[in-house]
Amino acid sequence: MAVLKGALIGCGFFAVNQMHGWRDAEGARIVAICDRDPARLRAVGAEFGITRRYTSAEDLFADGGFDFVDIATTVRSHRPLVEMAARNGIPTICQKPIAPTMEDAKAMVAACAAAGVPLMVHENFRWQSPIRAAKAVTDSGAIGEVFWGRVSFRSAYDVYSGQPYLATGKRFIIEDLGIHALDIARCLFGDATSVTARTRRVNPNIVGEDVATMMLDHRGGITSIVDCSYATRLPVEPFPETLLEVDGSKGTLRLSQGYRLSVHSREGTEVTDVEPRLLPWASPPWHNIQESVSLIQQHWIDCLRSGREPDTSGRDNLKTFALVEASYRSAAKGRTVSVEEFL
Ligand code: NAD
Ligand code: 89Y
Repeated sequence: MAVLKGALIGCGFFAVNQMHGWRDAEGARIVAICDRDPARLRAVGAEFGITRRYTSAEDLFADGGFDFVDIATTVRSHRPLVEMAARNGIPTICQKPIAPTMEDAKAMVAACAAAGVPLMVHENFRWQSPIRAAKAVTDSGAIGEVFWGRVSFRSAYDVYSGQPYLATGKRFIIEDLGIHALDIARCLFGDATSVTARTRRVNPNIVGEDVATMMLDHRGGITSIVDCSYATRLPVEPFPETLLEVDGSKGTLRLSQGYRLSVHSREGTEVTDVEPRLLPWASPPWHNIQESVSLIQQHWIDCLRSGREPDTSGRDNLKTFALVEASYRSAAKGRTVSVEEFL
């Protein structure tokens, strides 16, 4: 089968992981890269041996010669670049958060649908192997009918040095990190209908909120708590582990720090080490996220080949992004907000 050719736009902090993921992917390779910053373009081009380099996305699309595009820029450029890809009929992956506003996100999904091009949001946390192991347990029925859950990410890791823009936006942790935890909650507990959220800023040197707590009502009757913090100093720094608590009618599941998955049921308690593989190019503590990049990118290739809609398609991701918007509105107004207000 012919290898699918890809182009990557945005050669920054996180794109290096995506380039490694593409190098490992079966059935795909990156043939061209683009960044408006020539130094970043040069660095990634040299590291991965890519000679087709562009400082303008218009020029990249005009030259063509690729089957999909991977957009790894920050949020402000997502809509224009996705719409450009749609105009050129090119299947597209877009990094999270899909857009700065719901209106932009809907327009992007509509543009791709009208052009008949697949759109996947790079929402990789649900692809982390510890999360997938937990989902396999809940799907198996081992803990019975789930009635309550918690998705928790609490850390004091310095994310600002690698991603300085995180310190300057009006919105921070829900849009940047909580979005992943909200998506995991949807993946494990089903779509949510309403959100009650509280936010707060602890770090005086940043603009946005660095602590958020959300309570979600899920369609099937499950209640969940999604909580995240970059102001939580713990004896052993857990970054970037997402911890889980799930209670079911027949037992409980806990994904605890150190990648320990514990499943308690009438048959007893089983504790498994679900630490992700350390890929040759990965560097702890990021290896959990890095492995999920490889997995979601392989999923994209498999979907593109089979004509299947990716799990985190643009259409699906609107429901995660609606939870982000609903959380901010709930925190601002101090009331429970219906997700329908945004969909
Ligand atoms: P970054 O600022 O380091 O890199 C972005 C790059 O895009 C820069 O080099 C910039 O010059 C380039 N760029 C911006 N607009 C462009 C345009 N119109 N044309 C060409 N190049 C353009 O940002 P980053 O930290 O790598 O983050 C990129 C995205 O990845 C963000 O949306 C962020 O939220 C996301 N991210 C995702 C994960 C994850 O686990 N999924 C982790 C970290 C970051
Ligand atoms: O940008 C964020 C993400 O998506 O995962 C972790 C991160 O890099 C910092 O919060």
